[in-house]
Amino acid sequence: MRITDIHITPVAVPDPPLLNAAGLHAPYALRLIIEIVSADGISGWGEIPGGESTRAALGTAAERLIGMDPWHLNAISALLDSLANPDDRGATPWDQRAWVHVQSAIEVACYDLMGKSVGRPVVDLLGGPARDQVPFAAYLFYKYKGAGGEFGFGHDESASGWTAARQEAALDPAGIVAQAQAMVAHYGFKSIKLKGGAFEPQVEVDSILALRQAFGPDMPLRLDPNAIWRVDSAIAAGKQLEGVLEYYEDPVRGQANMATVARALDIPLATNMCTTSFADLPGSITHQSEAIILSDHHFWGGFRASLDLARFCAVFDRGLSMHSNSHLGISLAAMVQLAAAVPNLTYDCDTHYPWQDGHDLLVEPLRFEDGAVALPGAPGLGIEVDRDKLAQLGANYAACGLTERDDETEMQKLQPGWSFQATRW
Ligand code: GKR
Ligand code: MG
Repeated sequence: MRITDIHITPVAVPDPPLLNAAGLHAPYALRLIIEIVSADGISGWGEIPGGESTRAALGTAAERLIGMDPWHLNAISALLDSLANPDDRGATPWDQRAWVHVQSAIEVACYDLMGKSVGRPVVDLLGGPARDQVPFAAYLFYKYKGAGGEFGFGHDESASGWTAARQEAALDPAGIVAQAQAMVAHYGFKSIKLKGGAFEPQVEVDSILALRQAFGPDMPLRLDPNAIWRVDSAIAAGKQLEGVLEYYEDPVRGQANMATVARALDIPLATNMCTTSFADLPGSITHQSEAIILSDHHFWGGFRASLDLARFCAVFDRGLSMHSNSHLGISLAAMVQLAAAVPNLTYDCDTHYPWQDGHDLLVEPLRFEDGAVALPGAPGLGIEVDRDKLAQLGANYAACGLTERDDETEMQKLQPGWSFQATRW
């Protein structure tokens, strides 16, 4: 089997104005879609976070892959490693390294191709299913009203309550509770994560306590301030949340600070910010910085690397959850195939998918039932891409004028002079 063509399409998907430690989501989330075509006409698909710098790296890689065998993933990884420029995760909540994303996009598309060529789902190429339903958590955000720029995107507030936690009501935890109730009613989620880091810690602690009150003791709750709290603030907030949180995600920055907070509290700490690559694993052991790692095939370099991470977690007694950023259905399908194959996935996965409110590029979008996505039985990733929808999302990208995710600039449009601080409270 040989790769004969590679198509890269940058897309922009309408996204609501969600608040986080780095500022505000722009009206469009940027993604890159890769299609790898084999000589016998089979297409494999991958999706990663967008932006021109990653697009350039993906383009450089794609030129070199023509003629290679998509089954030869070791040769492909070695080639990509030889092209990679050193890059840094950065201080933002999301990972800014282009080359791990490139590895991931290409590996996922190759797996889709391989699965389709032998008529088996990707999960079977990863060792077969450890589960056939993949559970996800409701992902709450403080947010401004409305959503989505000039192309007419809008949530039905009365039906979904998605807009309930807009910023002007943020000091009232009832907005967050209403958002959670709407998402749980709609999707059946059985755990809840609140994206923090947007307001003073006590505001966010009060929202968690209100969620506990509203949902009772059996609903697992998580809080993620994306590392912008000081150690003392994180401990003071955490003391109020002992016995309340399922896990406390990245309250502070860096493995040493995380370890200090972990020692002070009786709550497991989780991360997608301080232990994010294989190079970080020795530090994780030395510091004991977290009890749970949020895997992410986009950030760890694909499926095989994520399975290696899972093995590390099993050996070193770490729990394993799964991180997300705003995404479309190709990423969701990849997350589902991977999560289904990981025996020691110990927590419900994150997903931003409800915030895209039905905007997708699949012929048949995957569905959440009782908070879970059923593992599709079809070959490869188990999805079919709708080329008209892909073209529409590509046209959005051309028209929207955004070229990189930049939550700080978006926030400054509403709060002039606002600036990102790596540690704020
Ligand atoms: O979508 O604003 C967001 C999140 O803050 C995201 O960028 C993070 O990467 O969800 C993420 C997290 O768990 O840190
Ligand atoms: Mg996080």
